Amino acid sequence: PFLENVVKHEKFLSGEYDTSFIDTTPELFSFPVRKDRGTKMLSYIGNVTVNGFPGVEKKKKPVFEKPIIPIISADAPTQQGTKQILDANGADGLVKWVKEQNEVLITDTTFRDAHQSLLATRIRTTDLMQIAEPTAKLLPNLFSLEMWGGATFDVAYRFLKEDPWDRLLGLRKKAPNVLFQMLLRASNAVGYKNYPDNVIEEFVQKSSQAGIDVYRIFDSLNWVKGMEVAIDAVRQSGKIAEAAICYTGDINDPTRVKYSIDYYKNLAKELENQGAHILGIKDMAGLLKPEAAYRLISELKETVDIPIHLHSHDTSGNGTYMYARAIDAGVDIVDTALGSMAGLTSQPSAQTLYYALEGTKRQPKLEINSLEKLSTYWEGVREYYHDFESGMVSPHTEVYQHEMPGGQYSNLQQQAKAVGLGERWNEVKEMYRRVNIMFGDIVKVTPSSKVVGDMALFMVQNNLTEEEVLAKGKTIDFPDSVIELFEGYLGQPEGGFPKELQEVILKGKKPITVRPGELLEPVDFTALQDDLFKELGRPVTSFDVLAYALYPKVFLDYVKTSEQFGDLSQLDTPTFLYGMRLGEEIEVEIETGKTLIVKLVSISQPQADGTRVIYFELNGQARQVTIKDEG
Ligand code: 3PY
Ligand code: ZN
Repeated sequence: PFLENVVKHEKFLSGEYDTSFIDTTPELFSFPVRKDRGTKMLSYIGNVTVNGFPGVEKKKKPVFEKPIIPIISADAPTQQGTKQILDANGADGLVKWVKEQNEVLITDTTFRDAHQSLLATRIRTTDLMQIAEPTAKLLPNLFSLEMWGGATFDVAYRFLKEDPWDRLLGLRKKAPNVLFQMLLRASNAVGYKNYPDNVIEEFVQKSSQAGIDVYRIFDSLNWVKGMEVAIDAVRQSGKIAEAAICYTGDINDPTRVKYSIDYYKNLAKELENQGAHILGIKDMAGLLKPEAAYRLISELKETVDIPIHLHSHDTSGNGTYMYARAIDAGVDIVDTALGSMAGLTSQPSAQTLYYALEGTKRQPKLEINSLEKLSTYWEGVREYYHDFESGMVSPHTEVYQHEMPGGQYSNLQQQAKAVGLGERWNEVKEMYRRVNIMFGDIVKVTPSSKVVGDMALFMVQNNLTEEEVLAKGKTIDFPDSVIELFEGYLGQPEGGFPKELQEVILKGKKPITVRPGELLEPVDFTALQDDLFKELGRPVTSFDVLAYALYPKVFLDYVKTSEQFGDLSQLDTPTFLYGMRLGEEIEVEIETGKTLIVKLVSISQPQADGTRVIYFELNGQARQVTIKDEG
C-alpha cells in the first residue's frame, strides 16, 4: 500500500517528487520501525568478526585506548566565525574581510585531505562527528574546515558503507560557525570522468544547500575551459568559488620551461576573469619549493586582486618552511592539518606552523592549546586505521622527481600490490616519472594522475620501454583510462598531446578538442529518480539521485549492503573494522536514547556447509546469526 499511495499521489504523478515531496508529505513516509535492525547489525558484526574487513589484516580485535575528546563545558557558546560573515555579507563581503586580515588564515584539512593522504580516505563519519563540536568551539577563528569532496564521496559509499550527504548534514549541525570547504574536480565533480553540465550544476546546488560554502575547483590538466561550468554554478549558488591552479614542475628550474612563472600568472588572471572569488594554488604533490613559493606568491599578488589560498603536501619535509616563505610574500590563507594527522603525504602541521611564525606579525590567531587537544584526539583515532597507513615513515624528497600527488602515493602502492608488483614499487615510481615525460609533461592530479599511474603499472607489468610503446603500440591494448585521456575526454593539456604517441594509442580514432561536457546529453533527473524509485522500492531523495547519477554501481552496492546490514554508521570504528572479541560487550546507540547492548558469546566451528553460528546476547536476550566463513 505504501508504494501505491506514493505513486498515486498527485505530486508524484506530476513528477514533483524531489526531497521536498518527502518533506511535505510525511504521512506517506512514516514506516513502522523495522524490527530486525538488531539482527542486521549482528549479521554485520558476525561477518566482520569471522571474515575480516577488506584492507585490514584479519586478526583478533586489538584493544584500543578510547580517543580523548576535549572536555568543553556544555554551555560554552560557539563563537561566531567565517560562516556568519559569509551569511551576513555574501561572497564579496567575505573576500573583503579576508583581505583585511593581517595574520595568515588557516584551513584545517584534517576531516578530508589529511586522511585521504595518510589513511586512504578511510576515516568514518562517527569519528568526525565526535570531534566536530569541540573543533568548532576550540577553533572558531579558522578560515574553513575542508571536510568533503575529493575522494571522500566515493569512499564513503564504496568502502565505509555510509552516506556522505549524512556526513555533511550532520557535521554542519555540530559546526555552525566555520566555513565548510570541499574539493570539486570541476567537470569531474567528485568522480574520475567528465559528467554532463547539468550534473555539475545540480551537484553544486544540492551540496551548497546541504552546507558547503567554499568550493576549491580545479581541472586535472589546468584547462580553464573545463572549469567554467563549475565556477559559474558556485557563483550562482551564492557560495565562494575558489578556482585553483594545480602547481607542477618548478618555476625556478630553467630546464622546466613549460610551467614557467608566466604560465601561472596567465592562468591566475584567466581564473580571476572567470569569476574566481579566491585564487587557489593547489600544490597537490608538494613540489613548490620555498624560494619558488616566495617568487610565485609575490608575482601572483601583483597579478590578481583576489585573495590567494595555498594548499600543499609535506612529502618532502619542506612544507612548513615553504609556507613560511609564501606567508612572507603575502599569501592570505594556507592549508594545514592537526599535528597528529599532518606531515609526510598530508598537509604541514598547524602547530608546527604556529611555532614557526612565533614573533612575526602573521602568526595565525589560533589557540595553541586547542590545537594540541584536538590533535590528541586524532592521535587516538589514527590508531584504528593503522592498516591503511602507507608505510612511509620519513620525508621523501624523491617526490621532486616522480611528482606523485600526496593522495595518490598510498593508492598507487595498493594498486601495484594488487597486480603483483608490490616488490617492484621502486620501478613503478621511476616509471611514473618517465610516463609523465612521455605524455608531454602533464599536470598530474586526480584524474590525470590516475592515468599516469595506470600507464606506469601497465608498462612495468609488461616490461615495456617508451621506445617499445611507440614501435609496437599498434598491437598493444592500452588501459582504457589512457585511451580516454588521449581522446581528449579529460580536456586538453598545455601544449597539446604528443602527436606520435597519440596516434599510436588511438589507432585511428579521432580525438576531441571541445569541452567533453558539450558532447554529453544532460541527465534527465526526473527519469533517473523514477528508475531509482522502481529499483529500490522506497522513497529516494535528490541526494540519492545525484549519487546514482555519479556512481550508479557504487551507489546500488551501497544500498544493497545497507539493506542487508542496516545503518552501520552508528557502530564504533574498532567494531566496524575488526568485529568483536569473545566475551566482549559493546553499546551501539542506534538512535538518540535507544542503545543496543551487544555481547559476543561464542562462535561455532565451521559446519558442513562452511557456515558458522555466532551466538550473541542482544540487550540480555540470546540471539544467533549464521555466517558463511569465507576462509
Ligand atoms: C582529489 O582530487 O581528491 C585530490 O585530493 C587531488 O589532489
Ligand atoms: Zn591535497
